[in-house]
Amino acid sequence: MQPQPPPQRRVARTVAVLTATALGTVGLLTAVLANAGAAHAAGVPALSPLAVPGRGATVPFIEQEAEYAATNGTVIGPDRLYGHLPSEASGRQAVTLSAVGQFVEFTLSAPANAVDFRYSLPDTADGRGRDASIDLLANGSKLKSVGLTSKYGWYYGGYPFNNNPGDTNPHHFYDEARTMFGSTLPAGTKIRLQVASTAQSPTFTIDLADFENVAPPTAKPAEALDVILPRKEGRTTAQPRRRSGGAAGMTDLAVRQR
Ligand SMILES: [Ca+2]
Repeated sequence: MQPQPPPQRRVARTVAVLTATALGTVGLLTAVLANAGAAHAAGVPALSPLAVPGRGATVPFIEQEAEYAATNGTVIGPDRLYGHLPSEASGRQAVTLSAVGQFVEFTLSAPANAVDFRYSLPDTADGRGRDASIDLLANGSKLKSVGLTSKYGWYYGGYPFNNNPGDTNPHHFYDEARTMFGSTLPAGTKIRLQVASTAQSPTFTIDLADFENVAPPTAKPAEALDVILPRKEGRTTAQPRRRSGGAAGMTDLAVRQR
């Protein structure tokens, strides 16, 4: 069996974690394998339904799985057991970084100025969660630290779920962080997520990263009126004001010319 390259698109992520059994017919399986290429890192080669022509949506970003990127961390999975961290990762695999200097490094396959990556931090014992940060480097130079949090990633108990670790059945696990590079980096650039400190979080698990060349903001239409502008950029400011005669606590915006 030829190993499979990482999925290049986030098209129908739920589909990306289907098992070979769920793929159905032998004919379809053969079609997927025929489109398979070579994996280049530690992840276990996995079938990618994205290789099926016509499946999924067209999206503006290119997705790379962490388990197929360069890393000195630990690949986890494949694992499909409920409550296990890799079981909810794309491809049922991810990479856990647990020491300063450990990293996952992606190679841009197209120019990009932004990244959105999927990650998980461990919860705290009381369920309140933790904040941490991870370094973002381009070709070995640090671009910035990216803030992460576990506060929205952990659910417990049975439906409708709660935030009490004592109710066991942890799941969900993952969140996403996005940032821009500050410039458009060419294909071939090495984009690295690297642990700078384990003081705030003992581990950082990276599932995947989406790279995109984001278009600049759309210019405002002719004769558009800015409701809020910093003072140094214009003379129009907005301030909240009590609405006379309205319900208590209601406000509206009063646009004042200075
Ligand atoms: Ca993954």
